[in-house]
Amino acid sequence: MEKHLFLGDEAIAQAAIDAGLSGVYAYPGTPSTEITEYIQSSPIAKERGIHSRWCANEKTAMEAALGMSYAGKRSLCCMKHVGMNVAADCFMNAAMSGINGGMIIVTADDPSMHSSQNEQDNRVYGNFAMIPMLEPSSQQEAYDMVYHGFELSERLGYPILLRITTRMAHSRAGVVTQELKPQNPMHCPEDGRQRYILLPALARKRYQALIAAQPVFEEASENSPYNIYYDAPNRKLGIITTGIAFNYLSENYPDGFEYPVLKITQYPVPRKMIGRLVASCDEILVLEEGYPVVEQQLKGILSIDLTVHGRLDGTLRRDGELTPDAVGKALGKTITQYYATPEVVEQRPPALCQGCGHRDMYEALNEVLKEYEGAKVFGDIGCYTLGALPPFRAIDTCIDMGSSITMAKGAADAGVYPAVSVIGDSTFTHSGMTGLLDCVNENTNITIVISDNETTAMTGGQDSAGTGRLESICAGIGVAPEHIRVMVPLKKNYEEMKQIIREELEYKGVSVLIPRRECIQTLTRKKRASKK
Ligand SMILES: Cc1ncc(C[n+]2csc(CCOP(=O)(O)OP(=O)(O)O)c2C)c(N)n1
Repeated sequence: MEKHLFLGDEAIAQAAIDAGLSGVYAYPGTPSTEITEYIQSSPIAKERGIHSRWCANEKTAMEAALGMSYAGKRSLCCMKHVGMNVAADCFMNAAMSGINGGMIIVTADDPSMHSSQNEQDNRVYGNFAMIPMLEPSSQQEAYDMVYHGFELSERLGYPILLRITTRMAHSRAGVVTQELKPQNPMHCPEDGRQRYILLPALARKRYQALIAAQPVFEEASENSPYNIYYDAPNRKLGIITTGIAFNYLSENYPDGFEYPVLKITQYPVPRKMIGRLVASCDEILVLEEGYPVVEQQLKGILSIDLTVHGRLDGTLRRDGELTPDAVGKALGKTITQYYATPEVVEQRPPALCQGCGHRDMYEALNEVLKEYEGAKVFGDIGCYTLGALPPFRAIDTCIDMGSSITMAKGAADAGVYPAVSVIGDSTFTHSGMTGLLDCVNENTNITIVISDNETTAMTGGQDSAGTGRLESICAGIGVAPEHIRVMVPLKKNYEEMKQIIREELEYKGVSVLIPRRECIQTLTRKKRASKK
């Protein structure tokens, strides 16, 4: 046993290694990225041959993790919350097949949208798939849940969804680690074909098995060491906390709780424990980070004889992160601004780095598009999304990864001209490639800019799956080679760039422009490292 100061993400990573992990499969996304990065840089992981290369997207990651589990080994799959939308097809069906080697899926949700387009609460996905979920209230619990979670997954026969939120992922606490376990030997399931071939006749049986497993999951929650009832004398109120909310409540009661508290960090919700709290308290306050998932379950449709306070009645804000202050206010405490962030620097909007190739791409594109009335630029997700802000104001949309190409296609189908898509190299291989095939199949009149900085810059510079292969991928999908145009986005090349952009806007079909220059951040880092 050793004590470390770990980020929540690092606690998860170390716990997985210690628990005998054989592979982590992930696509970067804040606030989940550090889990995989930790495993990538762990000497023990290297020594043990633990797979840790980045995947092309969250769906390929989850499928590979399921494949490793099929082969009997323990696998971890990590993503940010919106990644779950990409992986959802595999996720829902992994709940049907079940697992062989223990499998933990980490979703790092981002309430308050610090770096995301929405604040979806993926506990809804866990309930949707009807599988057990864990939601740690502290970094130590995150470690323990993952360390023992693979066993739980193997005992129950299903993947476990571990849900964390930004503050859990990115804040540090002391964590006591356990001994290193051996990896599972490879062993494929004997009843594999009955479970993993989801043809209707077999899938119906699997669904019945999943339904039959629900009381078992509930029993596991009732007996979970993580779900704890804390009694207290004042029964006017009973408090239910989920995940990190327990931490915030504890900060408001440094000397012990005033009201009975039920800490829920394993799901499905422990009904009997909730029944006990409801029976002994006049009113209930539900504190949870994200959607009012438990609150809604408690209220049901009829809300019979039960007063429940939380996000639905305005006791807490319906949106945004939970904070210790928000919890204090909900309890009627006077807040002394103790948790206010000091105003050290003036707030300023994010901007593309000086020297970034995306800047030069937008300069040239904007210049040319001035010549076309009615041009629309469909943006995507990455550093280049900052092209939405001044001075560029260059994009009209940004919805989800990969959508720039397909939205531009739909708009082109509707008559928009020029319909331009701007997408990054990593986003292109994540989910832009399939949309490009749709365009090729219909010879859509579209101009696609793959702004290639040869990395996944937005999330810190992870390897990008298509580096060195973008032209051949586009040609392989069917784009005419003469309409795949590579350029170097630099001021000195503006005239040439503008000329190429003009030519391809005029071409009535699919063109791909690839402005390519390495990300200034990764380049600087490499130069610094080579000097050492
Ligand atoms: C489904 C999904 N997964 C992950 C992310 C996190 N994320 C945002 S942009 C991005 C990749 C950006 O890389 P790239 O397209 O190469 O553009 P760059 O930032 O390098 O300019 C990632 C991984 C996300 N927003 N959505």
